[in-house]
Amino acid sequence: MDQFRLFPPQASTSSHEVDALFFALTLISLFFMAIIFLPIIFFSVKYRRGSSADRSNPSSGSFWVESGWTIGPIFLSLGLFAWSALAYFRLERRPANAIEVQVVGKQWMWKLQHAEGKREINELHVPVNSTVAMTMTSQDVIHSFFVPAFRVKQDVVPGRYTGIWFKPTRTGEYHIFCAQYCGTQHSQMVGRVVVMEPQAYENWLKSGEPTESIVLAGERLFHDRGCSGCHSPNSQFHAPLLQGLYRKPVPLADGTMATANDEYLRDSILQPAKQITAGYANIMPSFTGHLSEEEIMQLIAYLKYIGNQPPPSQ
Ligand code: HEC
Ligand SMILES: [Cu+2]
Repeated sequence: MDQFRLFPPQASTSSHEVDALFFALTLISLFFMAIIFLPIIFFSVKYRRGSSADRSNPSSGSFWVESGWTIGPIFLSLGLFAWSALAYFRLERRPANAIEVQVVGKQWMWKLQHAEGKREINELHVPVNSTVAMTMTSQDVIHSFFVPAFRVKQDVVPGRYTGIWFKPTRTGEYHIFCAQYCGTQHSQMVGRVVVMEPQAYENWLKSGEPTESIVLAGERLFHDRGCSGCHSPNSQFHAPLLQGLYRKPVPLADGTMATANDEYLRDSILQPAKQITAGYANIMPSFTGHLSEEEIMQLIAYLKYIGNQPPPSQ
């Protein structure tokens, strides 16, 4: 894994696509560099001062040459645009049924947690040929999660969630880097992805101490932190029930609509006054500073879990 090489190994489904695009761009640039600079060199030698080249009848433009070098590059660049846009959309669209991993970046380490509850630091174990989707945030400055062998890189930003996904195609160990300068020990914010055979991965998940799944941890927090005291059918407070909420439109008190996605759930917990649900009073306390990023992710995992269940009948 540590020998020097010009290009990282191609170890995910997107690596070939990204590399093909990269090499196409490089070849096209080389081509244009050649057809611009070779004539410049040729003509500066041919027409250097004192040379006996024929300077009579200088040509003053050609309709066909000028149209060609305008229209050709237009279609070439539109083609590149379409190609890279398609690749971008494919990389941005988070596939369903992926293995979920939660990531919190901090100065200077990666903290990861699997849906089953297993935690890792600077290491990520995943099975080969399965799609892995990461939800990431930072508890301090901006970091960037970069796995060159998978050709994925994504900023990890405090206060919001970003995501990437990949599908490893080869077992082995691959570098994780932080690709955003994040302080004095930025260069040591490195780790490795260990891509395993599915059976070995299952065994690895079961190894060590038994863990509480992210959803169960979220449910525990939901009770321990008093959320359930308001958000339950028999609460004395008038608060919305959260079953069936996830990804649904929410009417807000100011007349606008919001969608109950991860970002909305996060804001509801940390800045409840920002978006008040229509028909309710602004009585929910802010939990800013009372929950770690991991705990917020666990609460959201639980809210997603109950949010995907049928809504309560009123
Ligand atoms: C004091 C009672 C109270 C507590 C405690 C409370 N909430 Fe709320 N919550 C409310 C009320 C009232 C609203 C609706 C008004 C608003 O949007 O702020 C609400 C709104 C929400 C929403 C948006 C719901 C929607 O339908 O749009 C979410 C999500 C939420 N709370 C989650 C939580 C979580 C998670 C906790 C615990 C960490 C919690 N709440 C603690 C009273 C409470
Ligand atoms: Cu970093």
